Amino acid sequence: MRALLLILCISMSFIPAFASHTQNSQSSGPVLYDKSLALQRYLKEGIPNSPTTMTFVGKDILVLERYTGLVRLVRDGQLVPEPVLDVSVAKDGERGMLGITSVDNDVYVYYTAAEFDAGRAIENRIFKYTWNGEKLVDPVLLKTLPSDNFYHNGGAMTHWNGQVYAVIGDNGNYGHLQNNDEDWKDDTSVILRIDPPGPYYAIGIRNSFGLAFDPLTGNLWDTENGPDEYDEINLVPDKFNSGWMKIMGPTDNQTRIDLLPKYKDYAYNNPEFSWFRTVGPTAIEFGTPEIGQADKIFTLDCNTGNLYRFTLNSQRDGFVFETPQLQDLVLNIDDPADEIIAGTGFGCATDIERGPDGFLYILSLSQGALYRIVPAAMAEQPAPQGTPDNLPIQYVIVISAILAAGAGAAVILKGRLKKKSA
Ligand SMILES: [Ca+2]
Ligand SMILES: [Ca+2]
Ligand SMILES: [Ca+2]
Ligand SMILES: [Ca+2]
Repeated sequence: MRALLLILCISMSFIPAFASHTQNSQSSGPVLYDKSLALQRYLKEGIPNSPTTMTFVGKDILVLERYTGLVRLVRDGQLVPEPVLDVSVAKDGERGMLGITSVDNDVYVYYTAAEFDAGRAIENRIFKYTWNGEKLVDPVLLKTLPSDNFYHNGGAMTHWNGQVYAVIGDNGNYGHLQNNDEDWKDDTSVILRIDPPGPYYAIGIRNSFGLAFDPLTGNLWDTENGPDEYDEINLVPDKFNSGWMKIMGPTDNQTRIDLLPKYKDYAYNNPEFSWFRTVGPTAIEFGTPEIGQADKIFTLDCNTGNLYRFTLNSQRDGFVFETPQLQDLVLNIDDPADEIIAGTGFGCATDIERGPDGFLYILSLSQGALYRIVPAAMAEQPAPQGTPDNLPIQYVIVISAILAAGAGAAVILKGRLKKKSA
């Protein structure tokens, strides 16, 4: 029974997330559609070996190289040649250097450990390091997690009030934590507090590459990756059950909800938004007042290269949509998506992060590129001269180009969505 389940789940559920993404024909680079915003290529250099996630420590940025187990430093807009950490990681499937977050000078790194780079996976590990301004030192092993299978290893991390949280997918386990009546492995399909250690914050998560706390409410949100249907964005209250593997996407069938095995006192809720056709959503982040986006949530994906933008309701516990077809909280196959697509051409993009400047930074794994979203007014001014903050920024996109390309790209995008749905 277990073997059958396993085969069934692998065959129907594995999305080649950032494991084997296919690059779309977006060689001209990314674009934003909102005229009030501009996109900058923040780093002249590329970041090699499939950069997965990043975190700010002060004004510095630490970036993970998925395949090498290196943590790289971006300082003053430049990639420092010498790595700040080097560990041994597995690289098959969705394994590797998977997540990083920081609280002041404490830096947390989530990776699939191996005896040597590209060696056989041992397990997923979360270490806490101290950032001394030059290196990550004094490793403390906080948590080991399964890596029995190459898929659904999760890895996203975030923090609130100094407490650090991580997410792991089912990793090929189909027991109580996946809403089945069987005993299977612990620490799968969960969001859990890792520092200080805490109980499961959420269960029933198939896989996720995105976690973020709302800076205004302290609510946790996630993105989740569906099998062939229904990727999700969820508001994640404490003791949340996301429903996998009995429910993915929304349901109005109360009987299905009632039939979920009751795992402790975890409670099911429908997602705040779903993509019926899966896009492989990755990171999630809140907009900032500095770019006029304080009521927005942004997400990225791995399959289409889109940057998505959602408008929060006044309570910030759900979304509001102007497009009638989105008011059911699902992007169905023929629904117009213009309202929620803020940009495209980012390739397989796996992290988006608020900088200390209030601007949004976007990391593209497939392009090895780091971008920054700034107010359009700022992009029109020359960069300040002769100061340490004078970053070697290339304005890859200027406003006129956005205006010219926006309409064309939207048409192409629509065409592509239509074609995919055929
Ligand atoms: Ca991040
Ligand atoms: Ca290494
Ligand atoms: Ca769910
Ligand atoms: Ca719809």
